[in-house]
Amino acid sequence: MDKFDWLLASGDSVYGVSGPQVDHTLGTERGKYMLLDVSGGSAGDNAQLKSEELTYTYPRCFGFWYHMSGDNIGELRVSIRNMDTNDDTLLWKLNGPQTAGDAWKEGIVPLPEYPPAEIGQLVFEGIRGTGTHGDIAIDDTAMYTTPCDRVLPTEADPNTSSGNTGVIVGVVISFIMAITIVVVVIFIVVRRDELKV
Ligand SMILES: [Ca+2]
Repeated sequence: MDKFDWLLASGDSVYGVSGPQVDHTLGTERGKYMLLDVSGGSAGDNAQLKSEELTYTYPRCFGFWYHMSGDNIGELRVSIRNMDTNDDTLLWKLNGPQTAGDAWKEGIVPLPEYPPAEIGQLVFEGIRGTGTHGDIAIDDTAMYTTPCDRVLPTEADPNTSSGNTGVIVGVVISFIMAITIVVVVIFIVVRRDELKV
């Protein structure tokens, strides 16, 4: 194992300095969780944690609990890998400290609509921040058969920024159309005045 990886940990892990004190499932020091140990490695290093290959039909929703506490938290990403093409689609992303103190938060990821029986693999990717106070932990991953319609927390939606771009484009187009209408109206008014003369 390299010095920077996901580890099965429990309690106040001997590996990390800013990881959880207790797991999410049991809330005890005996409960297990997965820990991205950043005591080794350097800023920007990444480590992946992959699920079993999963075959699924729709709808499906993926949930998990994360712990991202500490001044040097890097980034946590969740992607789905299409096993036929080996392409990853980014579904969820957060960077920087997310949980104050020793708190776990829930992440929700609607899964994209691949054809039925397509084989996929969920991939957690941790990216190391600039220091050792940046341990990221994951617990209680679950696949729900009930649909979910949006990413939670909403700021973890990788498409949020493109959504804003869409709004900006819409505003700009509306503005251009408004100017065009004003120019056309002025033109018509001017022409009418010319005709009167
Ligand atoms: Ca647990």
